[in-house]
Amino acid sequence: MRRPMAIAALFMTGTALSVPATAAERRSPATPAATRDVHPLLQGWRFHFGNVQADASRADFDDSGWDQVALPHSWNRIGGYRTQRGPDSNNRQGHGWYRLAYKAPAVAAGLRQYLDFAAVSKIADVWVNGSHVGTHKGAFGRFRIDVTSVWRPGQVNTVVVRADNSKVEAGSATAEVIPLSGDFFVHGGIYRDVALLQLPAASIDPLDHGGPGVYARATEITADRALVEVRTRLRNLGSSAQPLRLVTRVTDAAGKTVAREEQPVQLAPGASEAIGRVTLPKPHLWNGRRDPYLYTVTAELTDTGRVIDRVDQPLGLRTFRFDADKGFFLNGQHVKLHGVSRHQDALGSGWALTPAQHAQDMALIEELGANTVRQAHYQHADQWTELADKAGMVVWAELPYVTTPSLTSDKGSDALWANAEEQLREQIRQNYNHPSIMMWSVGNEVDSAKGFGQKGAPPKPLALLQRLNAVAHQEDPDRPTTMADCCEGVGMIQTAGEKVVGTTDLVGYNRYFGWYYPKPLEMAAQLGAALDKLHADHPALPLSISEYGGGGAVTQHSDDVRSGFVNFVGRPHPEEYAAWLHEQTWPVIAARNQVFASWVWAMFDFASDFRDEGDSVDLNDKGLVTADRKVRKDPFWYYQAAWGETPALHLAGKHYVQRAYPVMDVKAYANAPSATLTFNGRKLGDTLCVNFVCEWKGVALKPGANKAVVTSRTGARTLRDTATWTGPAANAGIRIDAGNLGGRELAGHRFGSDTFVTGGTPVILNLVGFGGRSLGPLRKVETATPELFEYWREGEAFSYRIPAPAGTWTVTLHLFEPRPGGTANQALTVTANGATAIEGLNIGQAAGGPLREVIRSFPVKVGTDGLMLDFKSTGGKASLGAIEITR
Ligand code: GCB
Repeated sequence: MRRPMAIAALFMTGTALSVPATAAERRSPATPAATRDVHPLLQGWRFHFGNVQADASRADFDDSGWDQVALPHSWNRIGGYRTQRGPDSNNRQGHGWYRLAYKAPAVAAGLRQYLDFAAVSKIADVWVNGSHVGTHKGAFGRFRIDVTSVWRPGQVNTVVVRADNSKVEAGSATAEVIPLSGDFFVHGGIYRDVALLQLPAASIDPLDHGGPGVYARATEITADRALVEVRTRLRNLGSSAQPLRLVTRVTDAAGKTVAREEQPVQLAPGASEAIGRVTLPKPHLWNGRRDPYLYTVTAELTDTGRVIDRVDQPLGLRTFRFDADKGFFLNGQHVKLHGVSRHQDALGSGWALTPAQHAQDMALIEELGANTVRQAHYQHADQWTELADKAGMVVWAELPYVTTPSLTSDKGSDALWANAEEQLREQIRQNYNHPSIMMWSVGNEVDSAKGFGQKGAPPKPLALLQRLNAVAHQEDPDRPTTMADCCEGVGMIQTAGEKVVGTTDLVGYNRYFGWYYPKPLEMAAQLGAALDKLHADHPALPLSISEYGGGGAVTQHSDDVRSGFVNFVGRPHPEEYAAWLHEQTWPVIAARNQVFASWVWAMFDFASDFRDEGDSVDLNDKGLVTADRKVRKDPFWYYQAAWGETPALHLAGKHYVQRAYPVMDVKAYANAPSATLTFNGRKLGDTLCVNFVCEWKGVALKPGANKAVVTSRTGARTLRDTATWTGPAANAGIRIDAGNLGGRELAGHRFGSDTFVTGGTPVILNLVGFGGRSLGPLRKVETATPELFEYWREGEAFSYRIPAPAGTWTVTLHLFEPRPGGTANQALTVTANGATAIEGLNIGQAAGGPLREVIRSFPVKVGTDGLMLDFKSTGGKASLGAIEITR
């Protein structure tokens, strides 16, 4: 960063409901309740999706046939852990109508009435007692509407909201409201809280882009004192000036007043602003995960001694800076930021998360050992950021300028620019006081420019990015801006050719080595080289990795992550591969101080309605935890060992219970230097834990249950973890699905992932793109078992060393020739334990043409050394779909 930043920050209490205490909450006491007159409007709504015959905005409209719902609510339900969409899936986009008949409190004359919406997706139109009172465009920001002129205190009022999440396409209203693109599903509905707010005509301004109206900023922080400037926006809707007093007060976490200032304010009709300046002696700093200490700042408006309005906000005092070479510093101390991105949805709830669900998410992120969260790809609930403040997380907050500014090839319409700018102002004002937020991201992957499915020349993203960067600085001179880059140096994606990196103060790179990019096995070296090059190319720009990761399905498994084809948009997505990818990535990041932060993509699997991958449908499965929050995947445990400050030990592979093969590699994650394994009661000894990974290779399984116990010691503390794995029956034989990263069940038999092999390469028959789009002509193999040819292994020479038990077995090879012209001169030789089993086979000729299966079987005698199968092919590569070793 060019300049050190010192920011005081606080957060609003608003209408937050009570939630179970997370560890973070137990550390810092709850904020005092706001004294504003707030009436939650969560119950008693009627809902209807789709167009309605009569005018549903009218007060006398009959909604008795509509569904009864409570807020938060969304009509969408996306995703499931199955391979077909289920009947509970609902990805309808369009208009959702909500109606509420609300008996309003009787109030003294002169009170103003505001409706407060914490968020409605994506466009909200609001009517009160039949009158249209406002429109809000943007799925994530809070907005308030002054409804006084049509409100009837003491009577039944009809509130009608039409929420519109229509598909973004030319001509739809949503096409000029960001985001225009993204793989996450934009759920529709009133998915956060609604409340009625009653204020006197002269008050702290409730209409400041949905913000709290009170904004605090530390102008100096030393060990002796902190100077805090509190800007309070005021509004007088009366017709004459009001002589009032404004009290600015700071209380410590124990509730003791530590600073106070009082000033007269002459409130002229309209909006005005007053600045209170207070000095805190010996400030207690907000110090991240170690000590997220919060003060409360209060702005109080009084009229002849009587409090007429008051806003309470917690205040966190900290300094921070980003250094392009050395990384991130909080209160002068270096902190390596490592964490996760989080989307705001959960299976079964969509975006309509309850306070308890938000709290559960933060508790899981704390358990993981993260110290930073990226709010992907938009403004998250205020309660969520409060939880981050209390947990001491460093937050990357983000505007939903995702992928593209336009559906055509231009730089975006005036209306879209105005909307993006307004959403940014809302986000910054509404979140200004959160101490956890330390950077404003103004875009995600806008250099990929072409939105999903967009045709024609790529749009030009740079001009809007520059504009938003300027707006962010105007709104908040203290926090740096950032953005997540997709494409610099990646070379696979079509861009408009504009250089976007360097627009913002900081940068994040979304980098998918080991996943979307070719040569996944070389990922660690490639990632390291890419990071070093990016740093060398931008030596003054603090850089981070804003995304990295890969899909992980807890019901799909691999015995050797290095052997199968990585099918990133399809199936399988073995959990073991995702774990391996993270084990490879983190040490590369950890070794580089110039990477100030990294965020795993993502903390939770999330709704993405064109995906069909792993063991799920309509989900992005890169989460460390499943979308139902029920299962922590293996990489979760890896990070807990790597990042956690307390001793951690976990046996990996626990979800892979029914093992395909009679041997396995046992792996544990630990932050102790070594670990000990006892297997079926027998000590297998100590192993060193290298980069938090402790491994015992080739452990023999007996048929049936096998019990593993692993222990590690940190100081005087011994940790222990156990797992049970089922070994295959003695006569089950061995079946290998060559080329496949996972295994499969077929005709009652278990085919394991491609394992025990050296040489050759894994290949896929039909590579598809997102949404099942075929990337080439569909190929079909003539065979009774097409599943075995979905992937295959090919090469001129490759060998399998298979741990087949001693005895006489029949080996069956499933072969085919994939090349259309065949290979006229091919001669394949296969030897089994050195003896020739097949000689001079031309697969294509034997099959009578390409894409036809050839099966060859032969007997083998296996001793105690297992079975060695060697494939050698001249005049063309051998293509092997599967191996079966049976009695
Ligand atoms: C990205 C996007 C993110 C996607 C992710 C993925 O780069 O920023 O929104 O979900 O890749 O999983 O493909």
